[in-house]
Amino acid sequence: MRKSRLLGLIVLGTALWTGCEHATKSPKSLETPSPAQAAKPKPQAPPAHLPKDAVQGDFDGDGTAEYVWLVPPEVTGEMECQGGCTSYLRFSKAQFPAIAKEDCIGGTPTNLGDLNGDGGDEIGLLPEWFVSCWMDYFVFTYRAGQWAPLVPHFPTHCDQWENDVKPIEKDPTKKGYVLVRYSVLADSSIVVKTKSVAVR
Ligand SMILES: [Ca+2]
Ligand SMILES: [Ca+2]
Repeated sequence: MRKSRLLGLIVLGTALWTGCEHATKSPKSLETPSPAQAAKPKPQAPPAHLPKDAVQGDFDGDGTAEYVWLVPPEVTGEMECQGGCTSYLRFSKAQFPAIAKEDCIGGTPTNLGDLNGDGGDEIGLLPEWFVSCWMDYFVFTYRAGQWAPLVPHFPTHCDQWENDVKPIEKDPTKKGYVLVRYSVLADSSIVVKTKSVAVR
């Protein structure tokens, strides 16, 4: 009888102790969200009337998120599309003009975050094509009602994508610059190079 009571106390004590520890831990983790969480709300799934792969971002920096998605051409044969092999980036915000991308049969836009510090997120696009592992990477920024290249488009190879090399990010050492990672063929091998580029 005594033994089982003692056991019960031990169980109760353990439960209280772990319960307390849990209680002291959880408010702390709530108080200190990561800087990314604090700055931006979590991306929401696109509304039902938009494509499922639509990507959320605040591309004009007005504090309200919108969506971007790619509309590919209808591929009719080897290197052929109905009406030309041009894809369009389209937006949920009516004021945004579509971005036409020639020689592109697919691809998913990426929200790259705000790379030039103007408050709006930049959009990256790796176009898909019928052949070749070499594709230029494009980065668009919204300015005065137009889409403009943030940096000149740069060559990438599928090796760099398979190795998860980040194509572009803010240069932590130089304000107003980004680090661009591009691929080149050097002595019959493909190498990734990095350069710091001024943003517009
Ligand atoms: Ca916006
Ligand atoms: Ca920006």
